Amino acid sequence: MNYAADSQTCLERILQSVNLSRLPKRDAALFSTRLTAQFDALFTQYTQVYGHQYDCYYHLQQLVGVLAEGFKKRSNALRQQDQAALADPLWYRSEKEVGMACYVDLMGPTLKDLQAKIGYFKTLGITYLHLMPLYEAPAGDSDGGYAVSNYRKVNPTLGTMQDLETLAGALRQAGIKLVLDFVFNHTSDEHAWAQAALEGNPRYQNYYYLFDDRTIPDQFEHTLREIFPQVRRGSFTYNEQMEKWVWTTFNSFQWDLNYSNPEVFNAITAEMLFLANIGSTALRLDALAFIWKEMGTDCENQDKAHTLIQAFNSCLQIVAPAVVFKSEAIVHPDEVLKYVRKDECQLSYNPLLMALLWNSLATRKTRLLTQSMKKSFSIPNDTTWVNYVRCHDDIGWTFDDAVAWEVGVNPHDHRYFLNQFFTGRFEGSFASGVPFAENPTNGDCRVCGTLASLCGLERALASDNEHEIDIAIARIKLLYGITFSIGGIPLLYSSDELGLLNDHSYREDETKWHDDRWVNRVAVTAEDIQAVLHPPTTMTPAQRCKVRVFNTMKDMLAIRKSQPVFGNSRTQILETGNPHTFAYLRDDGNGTKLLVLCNFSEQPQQLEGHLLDLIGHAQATDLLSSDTLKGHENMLNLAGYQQRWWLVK
Ligand code: OTU
Repeated sequence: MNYAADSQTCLERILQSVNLSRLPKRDAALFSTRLTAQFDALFTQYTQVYGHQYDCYYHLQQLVGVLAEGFKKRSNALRQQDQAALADPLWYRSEKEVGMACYVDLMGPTLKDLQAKIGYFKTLGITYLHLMPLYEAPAGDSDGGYAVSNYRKVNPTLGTMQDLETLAGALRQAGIKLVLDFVFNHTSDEHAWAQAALEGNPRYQNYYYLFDDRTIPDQFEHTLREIFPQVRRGSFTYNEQMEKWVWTTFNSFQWDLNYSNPEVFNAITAEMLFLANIGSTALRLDALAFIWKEMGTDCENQDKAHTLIQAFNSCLQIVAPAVVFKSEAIVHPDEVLKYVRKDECQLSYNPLLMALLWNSLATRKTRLLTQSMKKSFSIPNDTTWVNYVRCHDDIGWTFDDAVAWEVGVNPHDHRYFLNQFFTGRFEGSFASGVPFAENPTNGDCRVCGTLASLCGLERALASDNEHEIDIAIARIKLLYGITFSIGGIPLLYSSDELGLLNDHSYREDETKWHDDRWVNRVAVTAEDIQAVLHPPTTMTPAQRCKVRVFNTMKDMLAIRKSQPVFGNSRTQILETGNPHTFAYLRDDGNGTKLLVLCNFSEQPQQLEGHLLDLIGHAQATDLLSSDTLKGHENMLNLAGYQQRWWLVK
């Protein structure tokens, strides 16, 4: 089939009936230029998913109307941002970019208060601020805001849409990009669409996956993974009012949207464009792996999920080309990679690196990390990783079993060990994590806990052991230092920059106690911020740690931002010959090279001097310590948990 010719004919017909005259003349011209440029792609994607439905072209026409509406509402300031982004399309590969994710209530507590924290973000060097879901959501348990009742309304406890737009503007002034969540796999059961479905409206019932009895749910469940087995078994919830089973991959109050219905795609596109038009530079695609269901599969990472995300991306290119997508696929490493494409998700979390940094910290060994990164670190050079150590969720051990076997690790037993280690059940463990989502059927489990508690700071402070405190901070520095230097946008999880410990108060809260991820959702108080920006002369050991962690992060980030080699340059993962060390080379192709060496054990380690071949035996400076290398050493030394950033210019 000749798609290009078909698509242009189709577009001509659509434009005969979609009224662009409501757009000012210049806008109409720009809109149709972009639409024409993108339409072949959009047409192909849309018809691949919906082409077999008799009314596909009707819905495609409706979609063009949605795009025109979104375009009309895009402010001049944001249109300028679009132009700037088109002129600098790879901004996200710059060494200047540093991200932070935070909850408005835990850092604000309101949007207005958050605006007063911009100075703090700037001191750290933040340029990319992801605000956790801040939309209207059910009172009580709303899965931390991931059950959205209205995408166009800010949760009243945090402020108003006006506050958010004002904040977005203030952040833009300060050179900080706003990142918002696009929670598009599901809505809350209080969303207007769900409410209409509950009232029996068949049109809105078709927005979700509803079943009259267990026949089809049972068939699906043969192959589905349970995501939150601690709160509810299976993936469906019975609704008394409708007398139907609802597909609920996550909590019972989060209803999966039915993307086999093109009307849902169009409706969600309108919501997406609304979020883009608030002024967010990136949208985090929550739970994107789950959006397409296919009987007989695990209903994750299906081909059509990719096609749909590409179609959303085509829509953005037409209306808001400054906006990029960030993939949140916490799945098998091979599947993670499939989302990372310029025309799909330009940014992606790097869950494999995250999980394996923790793995190496527990084992003091780096073979699994090195082999996995050699296999999976490389992505197209017009995309980028978002590298993180902790986030608001649990840690799942999503490494590739085949790679584990290759390095002699039994993946099943090893995951068991990691859970034991990080929950502190393993003898000799330094970590104080909490188990999460233990599956009574197969014993699977994941781990929660803050960076500092998992790195041993909680235990070290409790025993008031100076040496252990130093070691815990060295671990924190090691893990974050890798995310600052390996290539990609580092994403700090707010409270990590202060080394805050687990907060167990959620156990007393009836809306939170069943979800242990709250242990690592910790408030950053005004006092915390004051204490690190203006440290008092006398401090408790705990206060001293906050200042040390904060200054360490701040200084390392300043170094990152001062050297372009940390940005848009190649990464080569190296074999060091020493099982406790991890190394990589960054190369900008213009003579600047960075050799990063990391020691994952508390014991000093030596590395063969031949690694210096890679930097041409030139004189090198360690950006972290100012030590120098002559370039002809036979051996390279690393102290316990030391990391070197050897730079050669
Ligand atoms: C995401 O996580 C969010 O990060 C969670 O906070 C939400 O609860 C969830 O979606 C539902 O909105 O299963 O354990 O790769 O790992 O999308 C967390 C898929 C999750 C999942 C991920 C999901």
